[in-house]
Amino acid sequence: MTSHWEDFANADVILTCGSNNAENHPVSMKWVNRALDAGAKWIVVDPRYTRSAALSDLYCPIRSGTDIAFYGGMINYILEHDKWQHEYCLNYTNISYLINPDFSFDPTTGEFTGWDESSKSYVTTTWGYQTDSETEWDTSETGTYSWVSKDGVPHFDTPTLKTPKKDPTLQDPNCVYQVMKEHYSRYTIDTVASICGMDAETLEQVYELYTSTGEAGKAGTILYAIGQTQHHYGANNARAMCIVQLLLGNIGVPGGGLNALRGEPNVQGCTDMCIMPADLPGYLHWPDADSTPTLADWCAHETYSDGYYTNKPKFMVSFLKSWFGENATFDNDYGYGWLPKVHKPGNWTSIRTFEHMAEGTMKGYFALGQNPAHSGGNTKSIRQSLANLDWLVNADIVMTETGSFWDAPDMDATKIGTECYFLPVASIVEKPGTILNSGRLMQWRQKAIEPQGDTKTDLQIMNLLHKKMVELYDKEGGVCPEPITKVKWDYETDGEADFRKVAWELNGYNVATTDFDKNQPDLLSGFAKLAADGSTACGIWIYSGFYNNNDAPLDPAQQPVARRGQDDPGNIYLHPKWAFSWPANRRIIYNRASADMNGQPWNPDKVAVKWDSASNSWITNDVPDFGATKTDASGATVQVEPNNKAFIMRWEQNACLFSSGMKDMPLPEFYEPYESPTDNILNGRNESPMIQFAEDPSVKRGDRSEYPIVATTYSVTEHWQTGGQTHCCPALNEAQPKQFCEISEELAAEKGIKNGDMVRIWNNRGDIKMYAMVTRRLVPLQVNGETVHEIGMIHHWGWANTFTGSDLTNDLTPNVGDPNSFIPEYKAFLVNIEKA
Ligand SMILES: Nc1nc2c(c(=O)[nH]1)N[C@H]1C(S)=C(S)[C@@H](COP(=O)(O)OP(=O)(O)OC[C@H]3O[C@@H](n4cnc5c(=O)[nH]c(N)nc54)[C@H](O)[C@@H]3O)O[C@H]1N2
Ligand SMILES: Nc1nc2c(c(=O)[nH]1)N[C@H]1C(S)=C(S)[C@@H](COP(=O)(O)OP(=O)(O)OC[C@H]3O[C@@H](n4cnc5c(=O)[nH]c(N)nc54)[C@H](O)[C@@H]3O)O[C@H]1N2
Ligand SMILES: [Mo]
Repeated sequence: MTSHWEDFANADVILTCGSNNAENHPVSMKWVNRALDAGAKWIVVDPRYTRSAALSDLYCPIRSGTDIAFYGGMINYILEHDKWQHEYCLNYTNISYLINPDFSFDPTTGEFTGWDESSKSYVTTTWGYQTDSETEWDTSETGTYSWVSKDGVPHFDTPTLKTPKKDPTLQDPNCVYQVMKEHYSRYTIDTVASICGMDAETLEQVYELYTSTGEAGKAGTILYAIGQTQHHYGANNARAMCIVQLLLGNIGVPGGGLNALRGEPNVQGCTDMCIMPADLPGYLHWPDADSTPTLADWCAHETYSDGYYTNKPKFMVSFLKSWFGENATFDNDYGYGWLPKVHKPGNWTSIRTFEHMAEGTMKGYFALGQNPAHSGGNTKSIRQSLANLDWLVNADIVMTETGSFWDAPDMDATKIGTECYFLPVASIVEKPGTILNSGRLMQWRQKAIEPQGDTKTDLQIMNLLHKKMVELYDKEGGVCPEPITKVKWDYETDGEADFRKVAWELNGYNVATTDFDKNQPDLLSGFAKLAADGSTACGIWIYSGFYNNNDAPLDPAQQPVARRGQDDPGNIYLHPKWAFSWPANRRIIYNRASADMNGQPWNPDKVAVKWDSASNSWITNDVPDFGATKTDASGATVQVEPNNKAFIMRWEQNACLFSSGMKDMPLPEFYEPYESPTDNILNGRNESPMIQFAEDPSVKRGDRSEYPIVATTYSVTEHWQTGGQTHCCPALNEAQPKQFCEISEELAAEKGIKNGDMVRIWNNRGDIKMYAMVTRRLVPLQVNGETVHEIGMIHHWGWANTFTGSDLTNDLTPNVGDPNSFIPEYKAFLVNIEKA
């Protein structure tokens, strides 16, 4: 989220698209309702008339997988009807920047310039800006970047700032405005309505209402989740929403933002802490075998030429000091060589993991708090892959489909050689620690009861494993032991793993004045204190400041991560003393953009930050996300007058409507889902050229002639994902007892299916049974001149659920993914259905 949950209450228009927030995020409704009470309007766009749709002002059905067409149409509508926020876009975005004149898009092939068929990827050189001037870093003693020349800082080639050429009149055919205008001119209301299966009039109403927030002083927020992300172009669904929100001037303002309603507790924390194979903690890039084999390469390659990411070497060296402790020195590149180097990160994603097992290159698997034999795409092939392992460890609070894959109805345990271990784990109420919600809010939770029976906490398990591995390496030696044996690992108090010491490590500390064993940390106040010379250590720079009270390092209740009060400066639900939101306890990211070029808030009633010309200083209800102050030559802190640097995490310090940062497209372009009921009428490609993993034989693509029905999957309030935590609750099983599939009355009539019948649903990957729920919540859609039926399946049930076992929905979903996020396409694929 760029804002936070409570901020929804500040919105004038709320668009829920690709989430069912009333169902899956019930607490969101507290803030949505406050907005509605204050007169806001709520739009829901979903293939089904959901529990959210039922409460909204305007509902529009959409065929699964067509969101980029929907947003492309909205971008076209904004530009055609001049709904964009001019002052915001001209100053805070790259709308006036000039793109390389060689850049183009060819609608006949569906390709942008730079497509390389042999590597099936883009060479993105034509996706850059034209350069106006170049500036070298000043690393002299009095220069801005004097820290680079200090002792202990790794030597690296500093970047050159290439200031882009701009045309503020927006007439140049290569400026972002003109490029965008041309690109989206194909996305007319009729074309979009035809692709998405929408009624053109309703679609236009949605566009009209939502784009009313382009007026300065009005705020619109988009609530989305996995209805948008779980597509092989899911990351560009998010980009499309960013473009809409930037054009309308909605990013950084109270009541605005692009708000991913995140799922698992603690999925925000997991993402921050490098669940993605291309990331280190805090979104630093993992060392890459080709581009960044040494620390000098990493610093040269990753450090931005301007903006806040000029500081990246400080975050990286502090991370290495945290990871390798006293073993990390200037002379050994702070242990950088011991970090594994990734080669093609996609190779190490969840989908590829199971292909490695099938290919016999991966022999062992540790499933800690996840159940991929239920939750992964194409679970039938996952079961078969697991059977190819030498060993499997499952650490969970209950027995799952992963732990008992050999027991699935279609598996023969006598023919499986995998040795399986089960480690019983303490549940959330049996251990303390932090948890992060979607609004980046970190909160400390206490242990309610002691771990029951033989269970251990995840930290205890990791601690014991680490000790055992080091012991074995010391005793037996081995190939390349340093990445394990050189790690700093001192998180015990009185022989027991201690969460508070992990918190010190994450927050960061001064190395020379800290002693973990003596319980004497010298905690850093925040990431502004990090240095690149080895004097500071910090496990994850973005969290720095959440646990920084040196007077009570052993008491989480006296740390910023604790709830310290309910103050609400500005009366806009900021609540800065209610726990800690990264970065730096900032609630609304990019909040500089909430005010005009003179620092005056677009909406005078909702002030996040404001330049006060009487006192020549900033009023900061929220922690400013820009250079509000600086240190002058005498060392004093002085105020910085308003400027256009509203997006300091970009080197341009402006937001990107056009971006060279994505693997598959610089402007979101519509492609059909991998398995689609129709042809792409917007360009000459059906699926995106950069779809991932489609080549694997297990994918077994289905064709619309055999499988004409679109299927999607989703969750209900009464259960949680693969059900480990909810299927053991009798009351929840009573409320939602069985796996079911929603089908429209029209499709039911066509197939002779009655409400409550058992139906068979199948495609090339799987063949499953469940109950039919015949409903008016789904309607047949008119897509490109033909009737298309869509069905919806819940995915919470599997054979391991003791009380309410059922077939697995994911036996049908395709294991193809997005080239940026590698997420599987769970939300749109093809099936056939009949009465069982
Ligand atoms: N009670 C409960 N709460 C949960 C969960 C749970 O299992 N149970 N899961 C948690 C987790 S891990 C997550 S990630 C979140 C997920 O939160 P949500 O994204 O809200 O969850 P879903 O129900 O999977 O999907 C949302 C909606 O997307 C719609 N949809 C399907 N395909 C498309 C499409 O192509 N475009 C659009 N616009 N919409 C589409 C579906 O019909 C569905 O209504 O919820 C979290 N909250
Ligand atoms: N078809 C389809 N498939 C989907 C989705 C979909 O919408 N459609 N949604 C996807 C999404 S968004 C997600 S997030 C994934 C979820 O996929 P998983 O993460 O595999 O699903 P969960 O059921 O949340 O599994 C978590 C496991 O952790 C265990 N657990 C709970 N607390 C603890 C703990 O403290 N420690 C340990 N070690 N274990 C614990 C639970 O018992 C459970 O078995 O599923 C994905 N799969
Ligand atoms: Mo999720």
